[in-house]
Amino acid sequence: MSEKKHEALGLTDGQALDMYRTMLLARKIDERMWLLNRSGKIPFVISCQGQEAAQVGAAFALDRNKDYVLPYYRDVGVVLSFGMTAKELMLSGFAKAEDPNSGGRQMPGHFGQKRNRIVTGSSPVTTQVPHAVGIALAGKMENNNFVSLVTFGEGSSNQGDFHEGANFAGVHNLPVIFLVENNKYAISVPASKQLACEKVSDRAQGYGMPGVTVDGNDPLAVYEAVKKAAERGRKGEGPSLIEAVSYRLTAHSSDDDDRAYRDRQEVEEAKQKDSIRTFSTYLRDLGILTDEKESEIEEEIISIVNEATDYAENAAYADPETLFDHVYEE
Ligand SMILES: Cc1ncc(C[n+]2csc(CCOP(=O)(O)OP(=O)(O)O)c2C)c(N)n1
Ligand SMILES: [Mg+2]
Repeated sequence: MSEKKHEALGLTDGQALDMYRTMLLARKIDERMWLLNRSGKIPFVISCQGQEAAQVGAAFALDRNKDYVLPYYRDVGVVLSFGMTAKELMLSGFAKAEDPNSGGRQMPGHFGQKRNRIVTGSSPVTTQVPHAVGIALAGKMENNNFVSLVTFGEGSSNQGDFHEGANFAGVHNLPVIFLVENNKYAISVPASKQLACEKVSDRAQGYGMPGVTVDGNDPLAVYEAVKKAAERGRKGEGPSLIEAVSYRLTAHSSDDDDRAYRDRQEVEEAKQKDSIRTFSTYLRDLGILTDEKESEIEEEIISIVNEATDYAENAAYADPETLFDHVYEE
């Protein structure tokens, strides 16, 4: 990262620090979820670890009071940036009634919160793509000037939903941003066995939109690309495809053992590029982050995560009487 890159992008020191804080909060919530899972308290975790920079960089580039996001299961950084709280995420992990995502019905990672324009998705991967395109179409028809950001993994860019959605958005010039979070694996399948083209962003050409590949470990690179894409969208210039390349630092989920298909050295090498570390170094080199500030942020985050965990653990489960709510018409 070049010196003062954030300033060149129009970000203040405070905003850059806020990005770092949000990335760290996402990481710490995720780490806590693994501990809770391994101690038998929550059933399932699917991690954001390694992808926080892409998620937070992208979300911060949007108008968080107006735009829509259609995140996928790893996007803790996106939903935190859009206003979901640590407590709400924990309520979802513990499957409690107050979980805003689904009232404790869905698996964790199925983010949805109407108040913050976070649109819920389904478990079949990539179904959120046509939804994002439809929302962009509605916004365009109503002259609302918002953009929709949809995220998905590189493996998911092989699904028909991606190709149909991208084509429709290209033909109709819709304000959608397709953000591919390329973490180099689709469960056990490495990227080299998923795509015959070199980059996921090469696919943009087939749908008449610009496609770029950026360093997904650099929140500022992702911010820059998404900002440009959002400006294009708002000016009526149509959709964009952005591929943010990073690495999945954990197993696919708490039910997966990645030792079966990738060697430890590869994971260790990826950890050297971990954005939590590299972005903190960037901020330290500029004197924006100091030892004092860092421990202040860490303490604050630990207490947020502790409070969220205690609250969610002690919260009530949904009343069985509500089992069929929103399932059948009443
Ligand atoms: C249509 C469909 N096929 C298969 C699955 C099972 N599945 C869940 S996540 C996943 C891997 C997706 O990989 P990628 O898109 O790269 O996202 P990542 O998990 O790496 O972030 C698969 C195959 C699913 N949920 N939906
Ligand atoms: Mg992947």
